[in-house]
Amino acid sequence: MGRNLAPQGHPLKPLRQRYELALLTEAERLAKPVLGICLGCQLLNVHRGGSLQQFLPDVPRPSALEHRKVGDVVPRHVVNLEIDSMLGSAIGRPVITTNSYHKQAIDRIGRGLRVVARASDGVIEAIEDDEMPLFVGVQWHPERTINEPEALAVFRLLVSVSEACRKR
Ligand SMILES: [Mn+2]
Repeated sequence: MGRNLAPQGHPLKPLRQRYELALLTEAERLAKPVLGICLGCQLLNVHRGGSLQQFLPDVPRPSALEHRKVGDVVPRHVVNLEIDSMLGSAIGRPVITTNSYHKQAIDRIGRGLRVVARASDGVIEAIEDDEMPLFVGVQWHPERTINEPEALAVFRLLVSVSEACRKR
């Protein structure tokens, strides 16, 4: 996002950023379920006042993984889930393998949010707010591997919470 941008970063278009942050405010006001994917996950965190690591390759950490698509190669890495979270219980496994397409990541966590998944190098891979019906961000792209049960589970969670919200 726009603030403290690293030279390797690409700012969001200001209109898109304003629109999406306004959508999140409205989703919170109406207690609508929210699923943020990749940039969407980062946006949930910024919306709650959190910050981003602007360029992961420059962030020193033990056993650093490649999280960026490099050329045509999409890396896959292990993600450790908090099994007592909404996301973790929906996926039903404490350890999964995901794709990874990001060069930024969540740094300081935003208000009301909890880290519910990390890669093996400590990078935050999912967040949620358990005070909301659903307010989950995943740093990977489950929609690109929808044939995998643990990817489909993310959307099943969104659909089941959406249906429960509609009946209220
Ligand atoms: Mn990753």
